[in-house]
Parts: sequence; C-alpha cells; structure tokens
Amino acid sequence: MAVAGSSGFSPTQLAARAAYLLRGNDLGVMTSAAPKLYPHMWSWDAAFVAVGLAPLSVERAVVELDTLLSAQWKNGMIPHIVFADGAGGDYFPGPDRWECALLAAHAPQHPDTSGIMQPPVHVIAVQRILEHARRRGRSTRAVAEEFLDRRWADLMRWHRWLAHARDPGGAGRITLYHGWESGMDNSPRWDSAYANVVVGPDLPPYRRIDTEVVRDPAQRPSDTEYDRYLWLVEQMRRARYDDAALVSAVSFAVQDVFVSAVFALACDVLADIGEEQSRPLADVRDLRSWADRFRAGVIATTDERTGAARDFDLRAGHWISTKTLAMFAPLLCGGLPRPAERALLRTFEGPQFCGHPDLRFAAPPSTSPVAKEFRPREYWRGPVWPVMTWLFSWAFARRGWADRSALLREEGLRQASDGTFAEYYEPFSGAPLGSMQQSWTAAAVLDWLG
Ligand code: 2M8
Repeated sequence: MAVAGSSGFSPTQLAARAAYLLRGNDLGVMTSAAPKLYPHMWSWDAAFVAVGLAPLSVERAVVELDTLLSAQWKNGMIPHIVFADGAGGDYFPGPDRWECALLAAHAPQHPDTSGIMQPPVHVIAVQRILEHARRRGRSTRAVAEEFLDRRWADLMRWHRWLAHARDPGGAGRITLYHGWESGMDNSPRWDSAYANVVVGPDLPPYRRIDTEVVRDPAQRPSDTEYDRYLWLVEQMRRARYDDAALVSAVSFAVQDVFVSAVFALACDVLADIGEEQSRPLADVRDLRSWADRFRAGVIATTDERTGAARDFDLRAGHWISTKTLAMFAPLLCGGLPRPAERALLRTFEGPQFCGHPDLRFAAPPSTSPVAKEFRPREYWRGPVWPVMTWLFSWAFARRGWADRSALLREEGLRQASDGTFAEYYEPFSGAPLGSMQQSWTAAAVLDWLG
C-alpha cells in the first residue's frame, strides 16, 4: 500500500491496516498482544483490543472478553496472561514457570494463566461494546446484552476482589505485588521498591526470550531488573499465590495510584452500565462506594498545590513521587479541588510533558523528558505509548474535556500514521520502538477512527 505523502497513511488506509493487523494477530478466540514478542493474551491488552474490535465486529469483541473471563480465577482475579493453547517456549515466563494450575487453589486447570493481575480497564471495553451495539441491528444488540447477562456477575467478582483482596486495609488504593501488575513494568516509579528486592541464591535459572525478539537490549528492561521480576514470581509460587499470604510473602508491595484511579473510574463506568441495564441495585451501590473510596484514596496522595499523585511503598513505608504518567492519576478519576486540577492539567499540557518543545507529537511520554530518570528509548522510562494516549483521550472526553480529548486523538493519530503500530515511540524523533504490529496500538487507532 502506498504511503500518502510525508504525513504517512490516510485515515482510511490506516483504519484498513489496523483492522488487517488485528485479523493477523487473531488466534481464533483471542488476539495475541503482538505477533512475536507477546504471542498470548494479556489482560489489559485484551480490553483495549476489544475496544478496537467493537467498531469492526461487536460479536468478535465479545468473544475476546469471553475468552479472558473464561480464565478468571475462582477468587475473582483476572490473570494478567492467558496462554494460548499449545504454547511452547515462545514467551518467558510461560506456564511452566508460573505453574498456577498446580500451585494455586483458585486458578483454573485450563487455560493456563499467569498468577498476577493487570490494570482493571475491562469495563471500559464493555461500555464501548454496548455503545457500538446500540448503533447496530437488533441481533447485534442482543449479542452485547446477552454478554452482559452472562458476565455481569464475573465483572462484579473481579471488582469485588480488587476492592477487598487488594485493599485489605481499606486505604482506597490497590496494592501490587509485582511491577508487571502496573502494566508499566520498569517505570522509574518502581526503582526504589525494586532496589529492596534481594534476589535469593536459589532463583531457578532461566533464559530470556524478549531480548532475542527485540534485538536492541536498550529498549527492554535490564537483566538485573529481570532477575528481580523472576524472584518475585518465585516468592509468589512459594506462597501458592494465596491472597492472604502475599501480604507478607513478597518483598515488593506498593500501592499504585494509577491503577487505583483506573479502578475508581472503572467502578463508576460499571455502575453506569448497571443503572442503564437494570442490574441489581445492591451491586450498583457497591460499585459507587468503591468508586468513592478509591477516588478519595487517590486524592489523599496528591500535593495540594500541584495536584500531582504519588504511589506508596508499603515495604519501605514511604511515598514515591515521580514525574511519570502516574502523577496524572487524578485527571482520570476526578476529585481534585479546582485549583489543583487546573495546575495538574497545566503540567500535563506544559513543557514537562505534552508541551515539551522537542516532542515530535504532543502526546504524553511515559516519563517526563525533564526527569533525571528519563530514557527516550527504554520501555516505560520515557517513550510514548499510543495506548496511554488513547486512555487519557477517552478519560478526558468522559470528564467533559472535549477539546483536550480531541487534541490527544489528533496527535495520537498523527503519530500512528507511520503505519508501524509500534508498541512505543521515541518522543523526539518519533522512531517506532519495541514490538511492531502491537495489537493495542491498532485498537486505539480503530477506536479513534471508528
Ligand atoms: C509488557 O509486559 C510484559 C509482562 O507482562 C513483558 O514485558 O513481557 C507491558 O507493557 C504490559 O503493560 C503489557 O500488557 C504487555 C503486553 O503488551 O507487555
């Protein structure tokens, strides 16, 4: 297909290529997060993929979420990876390393899953599916409504598990036991907490596969980081992935303000759906009370003047302030007093983030280019992640900030018009990095153009 001038592909071409990409990554009832690097289903990727599939086929989007929910654990957790059947040694750590079916009382025997979670964005996809279905014929609407009938209780179990098992003290903040649970694996947010993870001499040996796929190791987490990631998995295995045991068994425990804001937002979204679709009032009440609790938990971390949010390291007992996307958590869920919110928006749009004079596109880098930890090519330490641009754009629209939302969409689309659908981009040059043909990048584009 021809590239239309220097600005890249036209919107029509781009949408066609994005749809073609998702078809190519379709394994039948699940879409791989990316063809080579991530050949399985990831939890929050699957939600974003469903958002992108909805304008193409509500039916196929529903299948994606059904597959994910079929792997839900008995305690309510949606696992961060659902392994494709017949998976061999194509991703590490794979089922043989996690061994959840063997060790965890709540894990399903089939399909194989990992033993941790990821950010709870799933009901955003449910809402987008219902919105698309409303514009279609009766049979498509029925597919979406039957999905909700079938899965309402599962979505409630997922939210209930997060509110209880992951916030046992009722702080209104979700606790993570692994950086992977944040979705922002090696973000500077976790540097100090990881520094306290002492890898045991009995860490079973392993061989990384990711650095064989992404040939430039500077774009991926380091080997030291990987040792710690695997050590935490080992600690969880030894605790048999038991919710109550993890509270003390794992040497990494942080309250993630970004995940907490996503959760507050998601509880409101599910409550809205519940009200529209006449679901049990008691469920809607629970959801609203969780939304309030977690919104308050997020706001309690913020700086009065700047509105910036912080994570909390439970093991070290201190706050973690970073110039990363996490500081903008309150913009997702709301709740800040007006002056602080205006200040935080100014930071988001100003020279520390989207308005940095050297940025190729005005989309938020994962870490501020003015932060000392900033690395423009390294994974969650600086590059722009199109799917995060999408999330902020969607959340801003929901908050009633139509112009801000439209601007992010416009910049996100300009970035994606290179047609690589990269996992992340170098903020200054706009070079595509990481995996190419990443499903959630295509999904963001499809939603924006749908
Ligand atoms: C990345 O995480 C996986 C581990 O879960 C990895 O690095 O191997 C993260 O960007 C995560 O947020 C994402 O869901 C996953 C698949 O796209 O890749």
